[in-house]
Amino acid sequence: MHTTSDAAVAAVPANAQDFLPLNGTDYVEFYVGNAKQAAHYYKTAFGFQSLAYAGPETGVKDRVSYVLVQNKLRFVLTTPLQPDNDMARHIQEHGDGVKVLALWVDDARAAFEETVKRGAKPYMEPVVEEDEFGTIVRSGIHIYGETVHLFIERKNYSGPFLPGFKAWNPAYQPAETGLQYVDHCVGNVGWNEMNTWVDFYEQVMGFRNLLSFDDKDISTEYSALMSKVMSNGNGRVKFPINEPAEGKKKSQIEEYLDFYRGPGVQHVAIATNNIIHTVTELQNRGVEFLTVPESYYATLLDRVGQIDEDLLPLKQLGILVDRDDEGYLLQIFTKPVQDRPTVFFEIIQRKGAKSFGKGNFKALFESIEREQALRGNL
Ligand code: TYF
Ligand code: FE
Repeated sequence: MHTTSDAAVAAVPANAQDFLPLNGTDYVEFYVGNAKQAAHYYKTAFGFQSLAYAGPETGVKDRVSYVLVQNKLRFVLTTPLQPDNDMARHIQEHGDGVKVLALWVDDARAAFEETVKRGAKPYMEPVVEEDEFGTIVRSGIHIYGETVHLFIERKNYSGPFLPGFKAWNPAYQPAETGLQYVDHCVGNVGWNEMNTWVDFYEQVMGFRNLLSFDDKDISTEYSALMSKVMSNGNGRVKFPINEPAEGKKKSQIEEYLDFYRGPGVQHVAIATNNIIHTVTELQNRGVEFLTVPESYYATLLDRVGQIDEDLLPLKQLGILVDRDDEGYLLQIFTKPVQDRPTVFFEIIQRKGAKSFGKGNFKALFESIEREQALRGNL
């Protein structure tokens, strides 16, 4: 079924109860080969602060997890301590990557029941965990590839993160870079699988299709992909789903699928209130970004009209701008943050626009293709 956003909206009566109310993203958990060094990277380069720690010292024997925070953003970096477990196998298969997109709910039991009833594959039956700070309920379901959603209920909890974690307050706390919260998380899925996952988010999670991009929206010489943006009822959680499309050469999505060895999270988009400040800080700390040709800026204001920012810093930093009928947005994309060309980050500042930078696709994808060609994967 080809779902248009109109059809999806029409399918949900205006007074229908949201069966999966979400307060937002709770955290993003990465399985990595060396969590100690990854935590240092995200603190030093991205300006995260240390929040919590779990490991042998806190009674967790099979792994170490570092929890980092920056404003409303929480990242968890987890590494296994033995080779013969699912985390180690996950890392061997996929490299460093996103395992968990955790969603903040008021009722983790209901979230599990409602989604499993509608066809979700269970990952974690609801579990209640307690410590001196109160009670947490967690549950989880499988999504694309080996990625999972955990539902986190923390309304009766006041601890630093979750039971099993202790507060982590090292002296080293680099200054933040202005990253605020998760704007959206994009999944790459296999050939002809996009609509399966669109249907999953509609039927199992109660999301709706906000926007769709087909291969005609993306007219580089080579690249082809299709994308549909899924949003929950209150718009706080957005999951675009990409699939590769047939083009002259290998789609960037195919390159991801080859190296991640299957579907997974392609990018996490992080909001800032001042993209010029944030990207200046990130570049000074060594974060590498995709670049666009100078010519992108020669005609930028003709394309997007008047904007608050000066053109010069946008051009110096390589920040892209796009407009929709509600406003504009500024965005930039990092290079992949591990050696496999898989996960990367987007930094985004929205000034009214609720869209996803369709006007930047050509310049952005040509930039990705230049990198793909350098890797010999185009
Ligand atoms: O999340 C999005 O849909 C936009 C556009 O490789 C996009 O950020 C799509 C594919 C991609 C990079 C950005
Ligand atoms: Fe994005």
